[in-house]
Amino acid sequence: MPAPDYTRATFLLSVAELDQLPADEGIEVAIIGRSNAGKSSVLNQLTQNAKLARVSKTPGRTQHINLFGLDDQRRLADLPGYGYAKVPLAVKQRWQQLLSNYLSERQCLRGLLMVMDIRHPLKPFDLEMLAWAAESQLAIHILLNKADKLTQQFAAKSLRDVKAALATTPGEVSVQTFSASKGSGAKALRDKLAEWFDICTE
Ligand SMILES: Nc1nc2c(ncn2[C@@H]2O[C@H](COP(=O)(O)OP(=O)(O)OP(=O)(O)O)[C@@H](O)[C@H]2O)c(=O)[nH]1
Ligand SMILES: [Mg+2]
Repeated sequence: MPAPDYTRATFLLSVAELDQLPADEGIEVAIIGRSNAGKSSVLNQLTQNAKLARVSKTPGRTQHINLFGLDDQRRLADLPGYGYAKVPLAVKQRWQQLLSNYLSERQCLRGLLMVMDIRHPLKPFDLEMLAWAAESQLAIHILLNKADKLTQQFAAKSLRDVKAALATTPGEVSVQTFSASKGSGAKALRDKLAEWFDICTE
């Protein structure tokens, strides 16, 4: 299958219940991570479309699963952020339930792009998610985002530290630095997605 033209990604729908999702077929890659880590910004960087996913300075903005179509077989899912405490408990519980149901039930889910703020990686929720993904045999690719906030030297150190911390983690885990603002790391991200979207590069 040829690589999708990410710039042609279109918003499909926003769901608050799993049964509103499109048919569970083709390949889906979900973007996951703590609130405010930059999930929506990563999606916009990948698609070169600043207006595609809503970016917000207010954490906890994405409370639904927002689906974006690349072609009729491949989709990206922008998931609600986890770990943000300042929303009413009932709202938080509802969206964490949605998240966990999606992750455990969605058969077409091929991998998780886990976005972390490079200055605050591997928080407790991230570690829980990593452990869960390993148990579920789901691949994870970590983006240490907002690398533009650090000097190259500190960004490289953070990458080394995270790799070292993950050395004994079971499962398929890879990690890279990224900047949704500057676009650094975009090639490595595309290469990983090509693998997941089953793209023949010959
Ligand atoms: N400097 C810098 N800022 C970034 C980067 N990526 C995202 N941001 C900023 O971080 C804030 C949060 O970005 P979002 O993309 O909305 O984060 P999110 O993870 O989707 O947040 P929720 O939907 O609330 O879970 C915004 O102010 C972005 O402009 C980056 O690579 N560099
Ligand atoms: Mg978002």
